[in-house]
Amino acid sequence: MRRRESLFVTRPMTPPLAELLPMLEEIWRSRTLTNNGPFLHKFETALTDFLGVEHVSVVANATLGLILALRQLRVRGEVITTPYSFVASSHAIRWAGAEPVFADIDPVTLNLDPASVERRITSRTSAILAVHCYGVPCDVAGLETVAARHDLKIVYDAAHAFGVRLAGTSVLHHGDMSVLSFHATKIFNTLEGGAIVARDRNAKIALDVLGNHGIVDETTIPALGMNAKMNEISAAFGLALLPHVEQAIQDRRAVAERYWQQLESVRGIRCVCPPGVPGHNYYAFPILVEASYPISRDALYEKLREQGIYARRYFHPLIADLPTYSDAPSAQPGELPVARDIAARVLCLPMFPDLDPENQQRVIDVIREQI
Ligand code: T4K
Repeated sequence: MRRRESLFVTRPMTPPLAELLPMLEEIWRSRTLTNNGPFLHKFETALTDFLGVEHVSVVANATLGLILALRQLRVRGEVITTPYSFVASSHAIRWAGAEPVFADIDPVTLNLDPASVERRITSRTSAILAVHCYGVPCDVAGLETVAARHDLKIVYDAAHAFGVRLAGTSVLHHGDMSVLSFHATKIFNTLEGGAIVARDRNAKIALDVLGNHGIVDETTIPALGMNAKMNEISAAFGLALLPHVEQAIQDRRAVAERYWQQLESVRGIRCVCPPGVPGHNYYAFPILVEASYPISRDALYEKLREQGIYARRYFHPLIADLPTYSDAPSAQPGELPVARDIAARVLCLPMFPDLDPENQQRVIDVIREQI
């Protein structure tokens, strides 16, 4: 019997090779490989147009982007953040020289709960780092009210939120800065990469300097910078892929609709991101396995694996439960009840634009067969 192909949680997009090759030939001719070359500039311009924002600094990955954003905003002391995210969001706070303090999440959006954030504020709090988890927008109004009341900066980790719109406009307009990821596993990728969206031109220039070792010119290096530059091949890859993203999001929507139609009525399975929400990007398809489902989340995860389907428990364990952070008072047992409950029940199903109906049905069948 032919072995069925493995299905992973995601499958990166690549641009048509014929559209990338002429750009690679140009790079080969010019030998400009990195350090703010022409493709990087073209890519930044194309991104500002596509995203509908003005000030974009492209970086080597989102983790460095988050560190740069926090440093540029002079965040220090404590930063309130979500424990329900990829570990990079808290690591970035530590690398920027501050301490993450965890607040709980909302049970529907799975994003930071502004009321819980407000309860964590102390005289040492300088900022909020919120994540638009799975591309679902945070309660931006709630968070911004809290931030304004306590004079805090807001950085949005928008790693999952490429192309997301809220009330008809880019979600990236919110906060002091937003940071996108262009990692291979994201909606849009440059192999590795990311971008910081800043509010004004001066902030963008300062971020560019900070991400190029702090170098202003050959003899002027006033700041403690780092190397966060994107190379020319990644920028060319991004330029070639960008025209295909809109279609990819449409294709993701079709995948989400197929999941929804067959899973929404399954007792004990809750789909976190219903299709048809305007402005959503369908970055992931998380489900919550409730107590009324016949088997546990982990048992379902194993059943899927037996069939070569590698769903992922994003985001379990909680960041707060990792050894690097578990000593924090905000991470202690009894704290973060919603985040802990969700992390114990979540499973992200395979979701990518070219997930064909036949393979997707394999996933759905395993889930339905347990009933
Ligand atoms: N903030 C948030 C909220 C994030 O989710 C992330 C990253 C960041 C910040 C930091 O962004 P970057 O600094 O990375 O730009 C993956 C990604 O590595 C990570 O970028 C992402 N979040 C996270 C949610 O997922 P892993 O360790 O789970 O990935 P991995 O290698 O297991 O890949 C998942 C599946 O994807 C594989 O089973 C197969 C498939 N895959 C993966 C890659 C890399 C491919 O088919 N091809 C590939 O090239 O972290």
